[in-house]
Amino acid sequence: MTLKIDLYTLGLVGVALLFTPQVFVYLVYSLLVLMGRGKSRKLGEYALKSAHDISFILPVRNEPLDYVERAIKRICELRVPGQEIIVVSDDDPVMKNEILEVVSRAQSSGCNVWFIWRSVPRGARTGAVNVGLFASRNPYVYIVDVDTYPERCFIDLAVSILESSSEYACVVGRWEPLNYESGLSEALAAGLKYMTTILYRARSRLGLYTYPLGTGTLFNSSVLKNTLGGWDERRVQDDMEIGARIMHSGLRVAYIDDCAIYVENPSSYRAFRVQQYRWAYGALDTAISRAKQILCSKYPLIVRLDAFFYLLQYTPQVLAFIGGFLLATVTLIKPLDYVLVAFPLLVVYAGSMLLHSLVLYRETLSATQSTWDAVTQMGRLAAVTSAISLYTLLGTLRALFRIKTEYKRTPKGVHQRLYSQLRVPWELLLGLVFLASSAIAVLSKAYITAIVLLLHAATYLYILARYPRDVFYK
Ligand SMILES: Nc1nc2c(ncn2[C@@H]2O[C@H](COP(=O)(O)OP(=O)(O)O)[C@@H](O)[C@H]2O)c(=O)[nH]1
Ligand SMILES: [Mg+2]
Repeated sequence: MTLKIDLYTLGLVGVALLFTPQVFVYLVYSLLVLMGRGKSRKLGEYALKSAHDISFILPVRNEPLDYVERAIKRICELRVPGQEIIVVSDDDPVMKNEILEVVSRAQSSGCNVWFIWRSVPRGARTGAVNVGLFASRNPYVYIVDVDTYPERCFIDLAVSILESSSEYACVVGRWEPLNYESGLSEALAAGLKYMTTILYRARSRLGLYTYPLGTGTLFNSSVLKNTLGGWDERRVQDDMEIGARIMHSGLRVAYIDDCAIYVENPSSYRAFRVQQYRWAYGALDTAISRAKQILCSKYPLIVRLDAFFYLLQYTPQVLAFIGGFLLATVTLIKPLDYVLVAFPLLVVYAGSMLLHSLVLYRETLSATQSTWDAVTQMGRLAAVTSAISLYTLLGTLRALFRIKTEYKRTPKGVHQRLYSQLRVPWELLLGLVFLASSAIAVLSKAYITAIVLLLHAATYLYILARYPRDVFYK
């Protein structure tokens, strides 16, 4: 009897976890998009000057050589007076020599680029960025990823803002997708635009705190070196971490929506998985380790709370995954229409999802050719984001239990197409669990629960059908 009650309760807990956090996210996101509409701050409000004296730091490890070459070239072409580029590589000696050749070629074409090679990669990416920072000589510092570059207008405006007031530690630009070569990168591009609208444009218009971006931020060098003492080498998500300490120092971060920072999206499911695992770990790790700095800063209470909850942005997705999995497991043991029992919650969920879908659709449509494109991209985006929940859960758990995680790079270019080691095909296994529980639910006439579970199964089986190699290989 007790066991029965427990399972029943567990089934309902599963439903609650599956729907409630999602309802919250749908409503908050829709609200942010709707409230964040309207005109942004005009460029003319700042006395626009020409950028000058920027140190660009380019950390690299085991990246395709063409990416390194292209990144250097793009920065050289900005032709900022007084600029320097510092490449900090943690590569093996063979790769090091190849990069050195690329650097020499750029130098001989008149580009002011330097090369630092670390034989001991202490602090991984964050360590490399610190080495670049303390070797740099300019008053402004910009960290460039190998797969991103800023629009000229961004650095002009950012320098103008930093020169206009010493209360700014840095200026953040708007992330803009760079690549559309696969169906997945198209969908992730739509997702990136949408998330930028919510997390940056809307939040900054509402006067909330905007975190620096790992790449896409121009820093005041002396604030970085003297006030903050560089990046924290124990943290994987260096941008969120430094953002928390900037808050604590009482300095401000400016966000400009008018100019783009082009960033490459993962174009394979595997690369997306790797990236999101790290981001989920890093966000929660920062929330735990820097809660005090954020919550005890001098910003207004609402801004502090928002900045803290911002770092918990992966939690709803993780809870929904746990809820869905719990529902499937309980249904396999004791099939009942749990979702039907919580019918009012389902109605609220469906309503908020519809609202959010309409908002997302409007945003997506503005960036695509047709209704069909927009709907396809929304579907694909929903599938991949939901399928990687297992990884955001793992990242979250590691951060929660304070298990150290190393910085695993997002595979790019040719590295995205190298398949060697087999892995446990988790997506296949999850698809089968959801399919079996859905079938059991149908047999027990628990139709609503069956539909919910079938949708979960469809997500994982879609991933399997679309990206089979990414499912079977590491
Ligand atoms: N020097 C150095 N650079 C690194 C290391 N790990 C990552 N990077 C560089 O940091 C940048 C960002 O990494 P990436 O994997 O693209 O992260 P994402 O942009 O968050 O997906 C790239 O230019 C990488 O080559 C490292 O251990 N050492
Ligand atoms: Mg990158």
